[in-house]
Order: sequence, then structure tokens, then C-alpha cells
Amino acid sequence: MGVMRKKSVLVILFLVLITLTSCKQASGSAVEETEKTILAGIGYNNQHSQYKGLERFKEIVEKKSKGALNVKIFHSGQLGDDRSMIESLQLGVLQVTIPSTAPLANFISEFLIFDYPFLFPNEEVADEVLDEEMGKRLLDLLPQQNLIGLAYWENGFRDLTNSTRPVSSMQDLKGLKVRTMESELHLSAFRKLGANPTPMAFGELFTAMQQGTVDGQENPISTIYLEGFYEVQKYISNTHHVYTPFIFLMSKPFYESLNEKEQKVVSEAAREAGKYQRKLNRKDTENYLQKLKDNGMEYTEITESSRKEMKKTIEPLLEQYTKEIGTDMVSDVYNAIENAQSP
Ligand code: KDG
Repeated sequence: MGVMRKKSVLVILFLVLITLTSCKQASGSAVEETEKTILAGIGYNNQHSQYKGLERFKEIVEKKSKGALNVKIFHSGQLGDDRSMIESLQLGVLQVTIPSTAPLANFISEFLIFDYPFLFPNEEVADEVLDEEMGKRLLDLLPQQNLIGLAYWENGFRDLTNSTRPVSSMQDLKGLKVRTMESELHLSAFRKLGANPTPMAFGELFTAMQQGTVDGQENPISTIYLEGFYEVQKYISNTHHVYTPFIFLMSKPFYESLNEKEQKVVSEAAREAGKYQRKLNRKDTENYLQKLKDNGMEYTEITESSRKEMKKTIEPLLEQYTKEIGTDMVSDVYNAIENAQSP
């Protein structure tokens, strides 16, 4: 069994242990008999809006369920990376995780659509498309993977950082060792742009940049600041090449163990906390770019013509993914984006 698999098995055993302990505590008194524990794991640290959104979720759920449900939050990848936490949900040993949609696409390929470069023009259009019919259609694909999608949260527009040189156009990307999420599409897109990409779990990224295993990475500004990437990265470019949604996932076996009232509580809490998290993330993004510059990062504007050149270069690559996702689904997403922009 490989090291990673051993790690995942250890994490799962650890989770089962916690769950059993909570049940034991619960069986200690009749009142707590029905108490159910929601273990929630995320990849970012406890300064990020992803964590603060989960704290809001915890507050709402524990209040509205009058203590019948309680939430325990584990941040910074303590319970594994995105993929292993999604697998733990499928097994029912973890109840909630909120990954980017990119790792989820390894389980349900339709979610690859959110990695199409330059898909969303801004956050408002993304909110409308995700929260309406199109977003719901994608959530409906999750139960087949033993997952329930309760809401879309926001990771945000991804920008490129690196330790080697300013990047103002595609030419500057040539040969740059860029870490990407574990997404075939991201990998092939950066390769097509001339970079030398490496897929890697988020938890390994800081060390890889520190040791020079990779020159750069791409993440939203709040992540770049809150995870301290400015300590190991000199240059940032506002590529805004992908808007990444977070997706609030719940284990289907756990969701089905809840009564109707509890299911309503967790669903409404995930949506309400998501609206709070999006607002907080946008405020952070406004504040943190200046803080990155104050911490020594050199900021480079990417011109619209450079963005157009990148988009044109990647376009031919998308054909194979459109076939995998389904041409109807892809055109419906583009139509939904167009409709969301029309007055
Ligand atoms: O919890 C979220 C993170 O684990 C991850 O999805 C964030 O965008 C991300 C990345 O670059 O891996």
C-alpha cells in the first residue's frame, strides 16, 4: 500500500475513532441520544473566509437544531487533501468538505466546465449562474457519487504568482514550473501556454515553492496572502484565468440519516453561510492585494490582448473536454452566462 494510501487509511481510522467517541458521549445521556456530529474538513487555514463561513454554518446549525446537531471543524488539510476528504464523505466517515470544483471533476467530469479559462466575466454573473437552474443541474449529478451538494461558495478568480520573473504575457510563461490543482484540464492548459506544470495537492504547495520544486502557482488573492505565499513568491500577475467556485459537499449516507427538519436546517445553513462567505472573500480580495505589495510582491497587470491570446491558444484544447462533459451541458452553461449578462 503506497504512503498516500496509508495516510488516507490512517485519516479514515482517526475519523471513525472521533465519530465513535462522539456517539459514546451521546449515549451518555438520553437527552443527547439523537445528537449527531458533523465533522467538517477543509484545505485552507483558519484565517480564510472558507473557515469563517464554516463557523457561520456551525452557529446556524447548532442554534436551529437546538443542539441535536453539532459541528467540528478541521482546517489546513488536517483530515487530508481534497480528494481524500471527498472519498471520506463517500465512505460516510467525514460529513462535510468544501473543495474547489477542480478536484471534484475527478469524480464527476461535468464539473470540469468551471476550469474553462476565462469562463465567468465577474463574480455577479458567477453567482447568478451557480445559484440558479444551471448550478442546480450540476448539483443533481452528485448523489450518484454518494455526495450531496448543498451550496456553492467562493474560492475566487485565480492569479498567477512565481519566484522567477514578472509575467505580463504568454511568452513570459515559457518553461515556468507551475503547480496546478489535480486537474487534467489545468495541466494541459498551462502546458499549451508554454509552462511546465506539475499537479499537486494544496497541502504540499508551500514547501514545494520554498524548496524551488516549483517556480509558481495560481490561486485567488486571499489564499496567496492568508497562506503566506508572499514569503516564497516574488511576482504576481492579475491573470484572473479561472473563477473557481467552492462546493459545499455533504456525505449522502449522513444526509439521509437526518430527519426532514434537520435536512432543511443544514441546507439553509449552507446557503446562508455561503452568501456570508462570498461577501467576506470579496472584501478580503480588495484588502489583500495591497498587503501583498506591502510584503514585497511585484504586481504586473495582464493586458486584455494578452488574455485574449491565452484564451485563443487554449481554445482548441477544450474540444476533448466538451466531448467528455457533453456538448449540450457546455452550451447550456455558456447560454446561462450570456443570459446573466443581458440587461
Ligand atoms: O479547501 C480548498 C483547498 O483544499 C483547495 O481546493 C484550494 O484552490 C485550491 C487549490 O489550489 O488546491
